[in-house]
Amino acid sequence: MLTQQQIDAFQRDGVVLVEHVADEATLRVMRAALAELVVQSALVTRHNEIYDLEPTHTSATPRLRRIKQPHRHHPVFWDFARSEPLLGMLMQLLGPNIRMHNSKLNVKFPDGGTGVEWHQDWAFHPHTNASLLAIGLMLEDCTLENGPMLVLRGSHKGPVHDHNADGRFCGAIDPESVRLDYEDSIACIGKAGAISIHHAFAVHGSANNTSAFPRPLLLYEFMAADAWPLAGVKDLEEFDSRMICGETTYSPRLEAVQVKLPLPEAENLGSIYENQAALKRRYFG
Ligand SMILES: O=C(O)CCC(=O)C(=O)O
Repeated sequence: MLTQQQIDAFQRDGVVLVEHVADEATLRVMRAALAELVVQSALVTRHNEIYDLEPTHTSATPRLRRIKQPHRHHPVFWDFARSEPLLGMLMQLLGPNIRMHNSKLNVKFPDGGTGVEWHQDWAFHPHTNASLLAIGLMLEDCTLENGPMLVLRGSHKGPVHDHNADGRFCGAIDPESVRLDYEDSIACIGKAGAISIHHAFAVHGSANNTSAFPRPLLLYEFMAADAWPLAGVKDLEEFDSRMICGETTYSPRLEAVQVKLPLPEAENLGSIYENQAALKRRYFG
């Protein structure tokens, strides 16, 4: 369970780090599942519903930016989302009824694995209330050298920023026109098995991995079951299949949350990496 101090830190900073959440046995199975998915990606030459590829990807040397929805590709990623102690912590922050929005495994290979420009998860999927957060499980040690996720301290209390460029969604905040204190970040670093928890409003991003060590980060987005996506629900059965505990509800809770609509289609679709590919100005380079 989270201590009161950790809950206070999450509410104050928009992010908190918790050590020793996944045990070594779980990490071993996850790393083996990832390694197997990387091997299989040698057969793929274009992004698809499982893989987001680095531009340097080849069948001889597979290089991935992301495994999309890993919980659909190996049971360990679904089981972890519903395991203790994670579930207990989620219930402390979101209440007893919780749905998974999505999962993703950002692989960030050594020697150039791609980072992500500053953004707020909320901008991608505004909901009827703000009970939304993301968990990042470190599959390997995250250090200042291998491109850890950075979260701007307290930014979850600020406005929802524009994530469009030239009238298209671009999945990023323009660091020149949106003046935030980009130096005041909390680095999500820790030993393998640690997690970060960040609020969906928190501005976050990360640099490329220029080190010799990989930085695989398994991300899950969760929300209270009564937070419904403003974009609507196309397939109710699929929506409810993502409940990880408690009961679903068909009475969404409405809060006075800030939203930016419409969400015009991005120039490049498929992942945040693709959305951000067209950016003219970058913070992380
Ligand atoms: O991989 C990272 O460091 C950041 C990931 C992230 O924010 C995302 O995938 O939405």
